[in-house]
Formats: sequence, C-alpha cells, structure tokens
Amino acid sequence: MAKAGGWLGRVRAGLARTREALSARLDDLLGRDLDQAYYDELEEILLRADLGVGTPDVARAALREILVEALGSPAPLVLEPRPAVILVLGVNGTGKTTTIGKLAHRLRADSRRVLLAAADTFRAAAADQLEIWAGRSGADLVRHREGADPAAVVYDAAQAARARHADVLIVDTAGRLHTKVNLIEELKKMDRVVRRELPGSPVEALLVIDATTGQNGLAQAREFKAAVPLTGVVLTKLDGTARGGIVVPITQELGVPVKLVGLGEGIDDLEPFDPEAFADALLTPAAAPPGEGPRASA
Ligand SMILES: Nc1nc2c(ncn2[C@@H]2O[C@H](COP(=O)(O)OP(=O)(O)OP(=O)(O)O)[C@@H](O)[C@H]2O)c(=O)[nH]1
Ligand SMILES: [Mg+2]
Repeated sequence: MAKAGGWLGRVRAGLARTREALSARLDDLLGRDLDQAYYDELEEILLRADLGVGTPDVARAALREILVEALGSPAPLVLEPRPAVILVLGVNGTGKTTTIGKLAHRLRADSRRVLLAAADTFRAAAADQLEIWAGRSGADLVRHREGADPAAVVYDAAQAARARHADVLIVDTAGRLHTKVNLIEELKKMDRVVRRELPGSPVEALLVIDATTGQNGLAQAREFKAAVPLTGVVLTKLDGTARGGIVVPITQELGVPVKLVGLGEGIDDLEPFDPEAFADALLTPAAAPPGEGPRASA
C-alpha cells in the first residue's frame, strides 16, 4: 500500500503541471452548452496534454453516444385522427409565425389540408404576417379584427376546420412572457376551447424556443410547461447560434421532446428533429463522412 501510494504520489507530483492544465480547463467547460465550440475546446485540451489525436476521436464517439441517449427517440407530430390541432406558443420573437408558415408548407407538400388560425390578435400586423404565409404555403386562414378575443378566433377556426374538412389546424398565438399570469390564462382558455370544440382531435402544444437564448429558453420552457401540457418543443434559429447544445437540457430536464428545428428564415428551413443526425451534425465537420477524423475536411 505504502509502496503503491509512494509511486502514485510521485507520479501525481510529476504530473502536477499536466493535471493542472487539464483540470482547470476542463472545469471551465463544465456547465457550458454542448456545442461545436465546446467540442473544439475539449479536443484542444486533450491535444495540448499530448493525449494524441486518437483520444479526441474516442471522446467524440463517446460524446455522440451520450448525446443520442440523452436525446431519446425521434418524436413525430401526432396528426391523426383528423383534424389534428397544433397550438404554437412562446415568448416574443422566437419564430412562432415563421415556424407555422414553414410547417404549413411541409404539410401541404404532404397533401394535407391546412387551416391557420390567427389567434395573435394583439397587432393587426400579426394576422397580416400569417396571411402572407398562408398564401405562400397554400393554407386557409381564419382571422378576426385586431383586439378580438383569441379564444373566439380559435372557436371559429375549430368550426371551420370541421366544416372544410381540414387535416391540420395550426393556431398562431401572440408572443407572451411566461411570467404574465393573465396571458397564460388566455392560453389555457384557447387550449380548453379547441379541445371542447374538436373532441377526439389530438392537440399538440408546441413551445417555440429561440436557440440563441440558451439557458434562458430553458427557464421559459419550465414556466410554460407548468401552465399548458406541452407535447413538444420547436427549437428555432439553430442556423445562427453556437448554443445548439441547449437541445440536451431541454429534452432531459423538461421531459418534452424537441420535435422540429428551425434552420433559417426561408420556407424550407424547418426539419423534423432526428437525434442521431443531430449528434452527427454537432460533432462532425461538414463534408467529412463519420469516422474520418476531426480534421479530415480541413
Ligand atoms: N435565422 C433564423 N431566423 C428565424 C428562424 N425562425 C424565425 N426567424 C426569424 O425570427 C424573427 C421573428 O420571427 P416570427 O416568426 O415573427 O416570431 P414570432 O415568435 O411569431 O414573434 P411574435 O409574434 O412577435 O412573438 C423573424 O425575423 C424570422 O425571420 C430560424 O430558424 N432561423
Ligand atoms: Mg408571431
């Protein structure tokens, strides 16, 4: 024991500088978002300690496995029986209306009849914006005048969805802070009305989170979830952020799957979330097929 301790003690002392360099920098990484920048830094730390290029490769493979496990299985939207309802919620400017436009386009391409409800009656411009997306995607629209009760829009849209045999009714709501009690009550009312008017229809409540807000988005999600039974998250603006790793804590801490991701402002920039593809996209530089090593494309 004493001998082993002595040996260990000497090696430990000898490795002091390497260890300090490693652990101080590993500590810096703790608590940060898991993203490409994180991975690059981890790789650099391992290489600086001369652990060799093989070690970053092993670390990459292990990290991929951890990510895929943490992210769970793909969770597609529930769209049957028809008409299916999708309520789209979130704080201001996260990309709700844009996501609805893109989603309507995807569903139309899949030959589904889509009806959009402009339940953001806060500003007339909000319904105008949704109307433009309806035109682009070939969806129908129900709108009321500015300042109307959002639940009344939802009521009319539910009747229209039934009368016009819509396959999917998507409800656009006004951006709201999760801390505003009356606005959260308004959301609950919309949720109640649509369930009452379309009994038997599946209701997706999708929370739209702007990935660039990082951990803040997670705090929003907790509050929304306490108010409305969320069925999924849409993570937008992944194209412009180094914080894409926020997907992991969202999935794990909320227990709500990420269902869609927004990758730009265009009509085609929305994709179903695929955990395996996401882990690869996060860890593998563009153009390098998996397994070719971290700098194969450089
Ligand atoms: N880069 C990028 N921009 C996006 C994405 N999704 C939305 N945006 C942009 O984000 C801005 C806000 O989008 P909106 O769809 O109006 O957001 P909203 O949540 O409906 O906003 P409010 O209704 O005001 O709460 C617009 O400039 C969009 O083009 C995305 O995935 N990537
Ligand atoms: Mg909007």
